[in-house]
Amino acid sequence: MALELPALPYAYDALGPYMSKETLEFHHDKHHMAYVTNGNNALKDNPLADKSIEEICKAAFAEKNAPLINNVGQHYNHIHFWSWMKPNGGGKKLPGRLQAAIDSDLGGYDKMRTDFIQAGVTQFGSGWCWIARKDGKLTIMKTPNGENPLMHGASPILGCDVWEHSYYIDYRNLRPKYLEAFVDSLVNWDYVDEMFSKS
Ligand code: MN3
Repeated sequence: MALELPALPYAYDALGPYMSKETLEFHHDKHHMAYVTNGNNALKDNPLADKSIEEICKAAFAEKNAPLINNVGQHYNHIHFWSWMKPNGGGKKLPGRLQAAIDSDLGGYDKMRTDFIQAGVTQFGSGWCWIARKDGKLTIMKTPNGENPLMHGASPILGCDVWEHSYYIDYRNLRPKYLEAFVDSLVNWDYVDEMFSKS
């Protein structure tokens, strides 16, 4: 089954002023599209092409298949990234079961916020920071380039793209400001809760 670029789940200008229309046009239409195109090329004549995207991510990492790790990994990451944001998102109003897990596993909302942002700030170069579930417990992670928690034995429930293409138009070099805006004003906690339920 060929990889396909999903439509954004909101209008291009819906996330302003925290993430601009221009950023979303480039990030979704150009960057994500390129991962889809290159991922489909990399899957040509590969038996993994029939597997689920989660299985492709895990197998590609196990096989050290760089074109698949980078492009299918980034396709998976971006599919969820668009849904991990919404207009008027972010902040402390979390679904109860998710809040309880953050309290018990990550030391509460404020510590989770600090540690998640710190993971994104300290990911040297391109990559992602995450809340993931590993061995039944939530944990904060960071990964380089197109990698994701699936490749490291965990299930992502929230991720933030810290590649410069995700923030340079709106925040220039200020990655910490972008991460703060993501957590405080953009996160779709209902979608995080949905991923938590499936993890
Ligand atoms: Mn990106």
